[in-house]
Amino acid sequence: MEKPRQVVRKFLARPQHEGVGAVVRRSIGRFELRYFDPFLVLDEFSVSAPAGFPDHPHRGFETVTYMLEGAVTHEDFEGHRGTIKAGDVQWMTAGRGIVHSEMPAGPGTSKGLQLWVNLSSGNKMVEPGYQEIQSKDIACTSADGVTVRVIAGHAMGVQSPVCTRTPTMYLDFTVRPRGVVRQPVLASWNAFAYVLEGEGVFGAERGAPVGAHHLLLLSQGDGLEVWNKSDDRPLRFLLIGGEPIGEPVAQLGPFVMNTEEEIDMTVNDFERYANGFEKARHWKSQAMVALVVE
Ligand code: FJE
Ligand code: FE
Repeated sequence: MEKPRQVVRKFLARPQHEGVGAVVRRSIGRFELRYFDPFLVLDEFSVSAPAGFPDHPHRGFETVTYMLEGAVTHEDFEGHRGTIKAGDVQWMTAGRGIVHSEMPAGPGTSKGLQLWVNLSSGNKMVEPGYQEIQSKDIACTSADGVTVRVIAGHAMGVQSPVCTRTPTMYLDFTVRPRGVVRQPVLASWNAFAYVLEGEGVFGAERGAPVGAHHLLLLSQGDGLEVWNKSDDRPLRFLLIGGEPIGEPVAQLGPFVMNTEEEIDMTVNDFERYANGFEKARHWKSQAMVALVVE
């Protein structure tokens, strides 16, 4: 590594209400950090029934849901339905349009992360699609006290099967006490770290340790060094990077396009059930039907 990345800004993601009765810790996508090209939103969510994210649309980007605890059932207007559990990932391309619900499944609290990855203008109107990887199929490897789960991209000699339209790396590291990570990251990409458990020293060995729910924006460089200086606690963090798209962003809630005109067209398409939203006309999720009956 010639030029390790340094921490340029640190954000503590505090809980806020989203969806219906759900709580998210939003780091990217809040006022002080509107957009970190190509990333639109990073939410660490915590939700238990009857709260959730009932029927809502998306257009123009991808949502990546990575479960930490419990489970989430999703259903969409094409009839696609499934449940992702702790350790599973769903990489959903909303493309030209999806309407779906995302609701906690089973007792207890469901926790995880949802990342919104922008799509370039040429990909915003692609066919919607899903890639779902179960925990047991996620590429994982360990060496020298470091374990990495490779959600997207490659690390420590293993490669994720996920195809990302916007080139993205998404790594989940666990570092034993006194361990150190040295991970290359392409120099032209934007990258950040998000701490899940324990405390880590990021970028420069003399820095102050950073704990859970903090997002660290990284400077340009060709990799990242992270130290777990604790004697007894493991460190768990995500390292996420992506190739910047470099296009204008026009956003209205769950619709992300390049211009205000395209946003107006999208609202029109959604209201008129057109150009990808046809199936929204007669669809309601099972979760919504159940709520109305009760
Ligand atoms: C959304 C408000 C929302 N973070 N994390 C407005 F809450 C949502 C939304 C989510 C979401 C869903 C899950 Cl499973 C996890 C989330 C926001 O669904 F899309 C808009 N527009
Ligand atoms: Fe959604």
